[in-house]
This record gives sequence, C-alpha cells and structure tokens, in this order.
Amino acid sequence: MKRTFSCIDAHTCGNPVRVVSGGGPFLEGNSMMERRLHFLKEYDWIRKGLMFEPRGHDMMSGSILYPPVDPANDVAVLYIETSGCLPMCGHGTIGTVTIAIEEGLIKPKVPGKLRLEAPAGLVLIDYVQEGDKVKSVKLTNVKSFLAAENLTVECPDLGELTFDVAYGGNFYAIVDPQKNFKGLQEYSADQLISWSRVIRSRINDLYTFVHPEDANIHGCSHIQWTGEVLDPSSTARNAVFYGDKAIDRSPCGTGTSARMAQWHAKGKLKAGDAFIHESIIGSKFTGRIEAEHTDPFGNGKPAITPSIEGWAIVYGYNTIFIDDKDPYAHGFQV
Ligand code: PYC
Repeated sequence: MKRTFSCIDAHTCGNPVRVVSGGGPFLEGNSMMERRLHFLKEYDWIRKGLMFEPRGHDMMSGSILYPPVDPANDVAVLYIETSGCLPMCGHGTIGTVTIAIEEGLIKPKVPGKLRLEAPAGLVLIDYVQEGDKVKSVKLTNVKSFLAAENLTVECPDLGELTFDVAYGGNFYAIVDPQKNFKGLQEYSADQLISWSRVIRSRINDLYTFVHPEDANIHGCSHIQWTGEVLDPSSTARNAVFYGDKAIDRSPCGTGTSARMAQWHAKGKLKAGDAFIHESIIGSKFTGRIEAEHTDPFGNGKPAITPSIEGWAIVYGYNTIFIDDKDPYAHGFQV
C-alpha cells in the first residue's frame, strides 16, 4: 500500500518542524495523551517514515493537527519526532502555529490567540501576525518544576558529573559547568551527543522521574548541557540532546522551561524577568515566568508557569509517500 502525506516544512530558530496537513490517521481518545497512546500503538510507522532517513534526518521533528477534545479550545497537536511522540515540544509548537496560521489550517476563535491541547496539557498561544506572515509566537507552557538536585552520573571521558533534573513538558537532566565539565563551548557537538546517549541511559537506570499528575510522562528523555553565551546580552546558553543523535538547533522550548524552573527554584530568576536563552547555533528564545505556584501537585514542590517566545520560517511544501514496496518505508538510523 502507498500512503500519501501532505506536509509543510518550517524551521523554528533553525530546528526543523514538519506539519502533516493531510494523511494523518484518525485517533481515538478523550485527551491528547490518550490519542498519543493510540498513535504509538497503531501508527508509529508514520512517525518513523516521516522523521527518519531517507525522508527525514537526525534532527527531524514535526506534528499532526487534530480537532480539540474540548470545544472551548482551538486545536490539538500530536508531536512526532525522531525521539518518539513527546508530551510537549516548544520549538515544535512555535513552528506548528506559524505554519497553521500562515497556511490557514486553523481558524482561531480569537485572532492572535490559540488554546492548544498538547499531550502534556493545555498550552496558551499569543502570536503576532503582519500581513500573511507570523512574526512571533509566544507559548505559555504547562507547569514546570525542579524535580531533583545534585544527582551524579559517571560520564565517559569526563568522569563524575553532578546534574539537576527539571520538568518543562519533558524531563531534562541539566549539566551545568563544573570541575569535570567546562561548559558546552569547550566541546564538539559529536562529543556532547555521544556522552548524552550514555549518561541518559545511566541516569534512567539509576533514578526514576514520573510526572505527579500523569504517569504516562516519565523518564529523563533529554540532556541539557549549559555554558557560556555567545552574545553578552543573552541570559544563558544550552545544547539540548534528544533522540539518539540530535542537538536542538533552537534553544528548546521545553528545555528552556525546565531551566527557568531550575533557576527559579535556586533563586536565580524572578517572575517577569526576561530569560534570553541561546541555542548551540546562537538562535534565541525569550522566556519569562508568568506565574509562581507554591505546591501545585501537593508534593511539597513549587512550580512555575513559563512562557517562551520565538519565531519560525515556513520554507516549503512536501508531498511524501510511504510505500510498502520501499525497503526503507519506515525509515532507518545509522
Ligand atoms: O523545543 O521543546 C522543544 C524540543 C524538544 C525536543 C526538541 N525540541
């Protein structure tokens, strides 16, 4: 059988976003998380075919749009990535909203605003449109929190590393500069990738991370290496590892949310302060703490509601076939 997918491709601050505008499967479920589980059970071949080589590449990331479960909302989004179907993706949301508005895929109830159902929860969008172009997208993310501090893991070449784990829609191990790690600027992307793969697996063997309200969200999926900024007017810089070989070219929306929660818990960031976060290539998101919560999950841990603002550029239409006769119909990784 040959399946055809209409896709629209964009990048958010350098990181790819492929929105499937036609050909996505019908999904069952009373929430976007339930629909995500249905997709993973029955249709994960679509993700693999569209994200992995030869139709995608190591960094490929995208989404499929669905009608909202709650009619008060505008849209529901399934994130598809080389890493799986993330509960939430910040750069993916900025790219998806840009594509959806510019291409007329969504009719917002209130112009300039969207209520977007992500598997991790409700995300509120404010976007700025000039003519037929979306200039910027701000997403107000799910509650984000510092989950653990001062954990340790043995890293090849570097030795013992101390790290924190924070949640911003996914769980991030955040490795800040320390005795055995001089900061991301001192190492190549290849080194960061190969160390990330090993330490992520060791971290998940050693420690357990489960979202207090949704056990479907668990495990440390991303490693966030931090280091010196390129532009002195930025607040901080990161390199976020995801999938098996990817370093996010954007500053990573859920990673930035997690890092703001970490800074807030350590008294380094206050509500309202701009947190200008640089990526490995120097592209920037502006983060802000929109609200502070003392004990929102009843587990004694504070949380924040972060917002992330960034931009995306739509660069093309892509009609993609996944044909059973193709030996690489469902993609491959080397
Ligand atoms: O922007 O949240 C993000 C993200 C997750 C993985 C890659 N980008």
